[in-house]
Amino acid sequence: MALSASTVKTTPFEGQKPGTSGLRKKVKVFVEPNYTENFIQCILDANGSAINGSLLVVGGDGRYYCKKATEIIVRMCAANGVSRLLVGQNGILSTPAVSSLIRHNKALGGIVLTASHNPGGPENDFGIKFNCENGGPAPDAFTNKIYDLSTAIKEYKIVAGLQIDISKPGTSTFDINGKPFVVDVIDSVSNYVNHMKEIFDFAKLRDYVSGKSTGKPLKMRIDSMNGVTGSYVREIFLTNLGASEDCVVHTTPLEDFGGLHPDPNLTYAKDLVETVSKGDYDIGAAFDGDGDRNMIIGNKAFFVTPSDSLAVIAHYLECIPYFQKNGVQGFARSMPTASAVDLVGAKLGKEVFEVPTGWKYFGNLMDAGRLCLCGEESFGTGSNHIREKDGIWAVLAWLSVMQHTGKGIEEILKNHWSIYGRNYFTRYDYEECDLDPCNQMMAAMEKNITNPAFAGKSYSSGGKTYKVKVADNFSYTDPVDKSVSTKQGLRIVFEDGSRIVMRLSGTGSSGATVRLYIDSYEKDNVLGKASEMLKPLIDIALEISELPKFTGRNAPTVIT
Ligand code: G16
Repeated sequence: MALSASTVKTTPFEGQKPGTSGLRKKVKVFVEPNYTENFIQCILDANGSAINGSLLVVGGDGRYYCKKATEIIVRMCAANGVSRLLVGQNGILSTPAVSSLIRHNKALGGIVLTASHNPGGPENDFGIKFNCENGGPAPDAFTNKIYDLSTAIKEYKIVAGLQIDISKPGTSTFDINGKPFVVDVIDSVSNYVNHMKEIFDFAKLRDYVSGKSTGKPLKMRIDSMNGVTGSYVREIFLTNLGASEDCVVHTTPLEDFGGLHPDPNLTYAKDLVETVSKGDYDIGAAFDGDGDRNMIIGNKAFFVTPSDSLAVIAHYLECIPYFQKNGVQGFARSMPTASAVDLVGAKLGKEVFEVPTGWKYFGNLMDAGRLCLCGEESFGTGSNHIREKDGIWAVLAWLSVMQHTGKGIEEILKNHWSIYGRNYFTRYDYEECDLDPCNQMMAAMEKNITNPAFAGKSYSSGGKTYKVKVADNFSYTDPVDKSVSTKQGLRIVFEDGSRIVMRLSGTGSSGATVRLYIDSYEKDNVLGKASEMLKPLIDIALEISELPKFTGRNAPTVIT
């Protein structure tokens, strides 16, 4: 069908600045006339001439506005010289699946439609991000370019008459101003499932899950929270690993996640935690809306902190065929993540990197062959098989560790702590605070802790005393391209290695979310109750930051 592109006049919108992982706003902002179109045009333009004749992947977590945005993107790609698009059926692709597809197809990149763990529906959140040819979220230099373009945009290009049915797999070819433009609507699941089969020993896992190798089926409870992972979970855990239907819940991706807040933590995955706490399950797992985050709990809802999850997987990495084949390079974590993996790295003689919050900071190290496993306290775990964190991969890694050791999750953790000691860790979130007082709080705290007189000070609470070793606003120089990222979070490091970290979230869609992270290491006292062990340091953090005074909040909205 022959069609032609047209140019539409527009004017800039304020605030089209991508955050930790893309642009996230309320749906009502994205549906304003030209808002989505402007941002997409800036993404395409930020690629420069490489966009001509390119292949892009498009898909999202199925939340409200995904389908409409996908149609807009198809029409705009057609008008901007893209020659082929791989589009997930019904616009659905998990974030890890997009990353995998970009890499497998050597695409120029992908446009991912998700606000991740933020709630969905007409009154809630939407998001758009660009992933580059390595499959990872665009780095700061690229997102800054998108933002700069968004402040000066005057027009966008679109083939308004292009109609495409994304509900069925198939290939459509269009003639746009005399050039072919191909849209492949693809099955959302198969490429990703095949990728997982290359990484893990599915035959062994099937025998383990079904009970063939142990004499009793593994009792799993996997909660997709009505996010995008539902179809992937069914294909992997039910069809391929032979788990029974009652092992999976909330596996239908819904535009509003059925009212759930698809953030896999102890607060929002309450249903899973309550069910598993009754003692009938060996493992419980949940994912976020777009499938890159995971939470792992053991029998009786024994909670595995994401920092510990990373360290345990690092310790046993070589039980996974992918790492037997490709070797184990370095490990990495984001700065606020507890440093449990550092101890594993030191024991195994591996490089360990500490990067700012944001999965995009792991990409260069992976591309340079220096990093194979990384994670974040924000329930992200993943490896260099793609350039995004990967929730389902993390569960398959845990099943591999369980199968390999023949132990349950609690026993695996206790054994780990007996070898390495334990990093007690918690994160307090204060969501939807007013932005101005939060900025004032961060400025006041930065001034206080970077004053040379601060180092050496002692703070006491609950019978414990902590002496400040160093304090700063974290700054990171990428070891590969030497790019510098400043102001990545306030941190106070005490002489015993314990840390207080405070930063403002870069993924919210309105107001400010304050994140307070507490990391306290114990070599021998490893079986304490985390909330009690961390209480003194939490009180000290609240005292130093004066958080209640600035925010008016006496309690966090989420504790993990
Ligand atoms: C994104 C990033 C993560 C980051 C998380 C939280 O995850 O990819 O690297 O840790 O946000 O960021 P913040 O603390 O700034 O809210 P996701 O799952 O939201 O894409």
